[in-house]
Amino acid sequence: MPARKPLNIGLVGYGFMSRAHSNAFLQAPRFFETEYQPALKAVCARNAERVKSFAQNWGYESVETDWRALVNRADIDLIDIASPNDTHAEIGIAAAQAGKMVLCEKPLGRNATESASMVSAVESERVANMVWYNYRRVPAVMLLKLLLDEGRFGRIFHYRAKFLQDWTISQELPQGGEGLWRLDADVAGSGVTGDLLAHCIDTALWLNGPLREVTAMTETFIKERKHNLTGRVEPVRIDDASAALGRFHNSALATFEATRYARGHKALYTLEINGGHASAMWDLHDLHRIQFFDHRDEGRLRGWRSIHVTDGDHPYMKRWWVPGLQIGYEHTFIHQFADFLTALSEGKEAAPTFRNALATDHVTDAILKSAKTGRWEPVSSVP
Ligand code: SOE
Repeated sequence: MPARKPLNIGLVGYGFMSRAHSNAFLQAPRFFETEYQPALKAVCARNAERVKSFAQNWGYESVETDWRALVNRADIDLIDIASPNDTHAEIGIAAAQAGKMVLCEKPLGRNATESASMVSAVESERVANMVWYNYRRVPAVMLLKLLLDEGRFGRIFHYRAKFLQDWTISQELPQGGEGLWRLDADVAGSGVTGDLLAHCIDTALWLNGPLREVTAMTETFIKERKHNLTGRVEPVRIDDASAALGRFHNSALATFEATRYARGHKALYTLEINGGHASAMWDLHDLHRIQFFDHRDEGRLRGWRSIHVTDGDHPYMKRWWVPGLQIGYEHTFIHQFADFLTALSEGKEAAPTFRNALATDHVTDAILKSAKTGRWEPVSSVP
């Protein structure tokens, strides 16, 4: 094997997403052919003890407790931002200005204004960039994309997606601080609209093109929670549930729903597309399958097919075990990082770029606006 070029990574954050990303940095070059060898140079977080233990566990060579020091290190090529949403813009812009490639956890910014400033930074500095909307890289979802691009569905009439969870139902759950910053509007930007619906929208825009307009409702079921940082009971300013209707530019109708109040559902991301010739459904709890119906099949045999997306001719699968054996959630990050490395070698962009993620933020902003105005709101387009 020819010597690989080193790609020195500096990671910001040590939570759940930092583990998913670090695993991808380690595994992508083991399972995919790549010109680059990622080197886990440094991880940065404020708590010195905990960041040291994270570094030891994942094999990072060094630690920093100030992200500015990390971003300015000459031995780092790429900054990966896996810290809470309110840190994305400042770190991302500084990293781009320091000439680093920038990867960022979703959503890109807390709103489209923040995201737009991040897009300007990476584009004016001409640095490679990508946002971790990982569900595009589920092999079954990628297969759906390939089938759509082949025109097998005909004209698309409907796109519907849901992301349902139930982990915030208890009134006793506090807001804010580590692990619970998703409930703090100042840190997260929004509630389920930016956290969960954003996944549905990223996939929808990628599969079915841009949205023209949306109308939406949101609800905050639990109005006050103790704040972990102040110790006081404070108003909850995030949306607990969000539901939207939309129209795509291709005239298809969209329905989207996200909630953390669907008792029994832990991470039920489902999507369905109905076209003139064919329909397909996908479900994160059964992530290696798509259900596919083709009206052009011979009448006597026409019906829903359940395709087990584990064969060598399915997207990404020939890199893994043998046909029929399944992979899971963590592989979506490995695939996304492997695609990033391939794009880097080929001098191409790896999607979703910051610009692609800005398009998602314009949709979530329009949804949050519509929930306030009670009107249909146009979605700003992103060239
Ligand atoms: C929230 O619970 C969360 O972890 C999201 O932040 C992720 O983006 C989603 O993939 C799973 O749920």
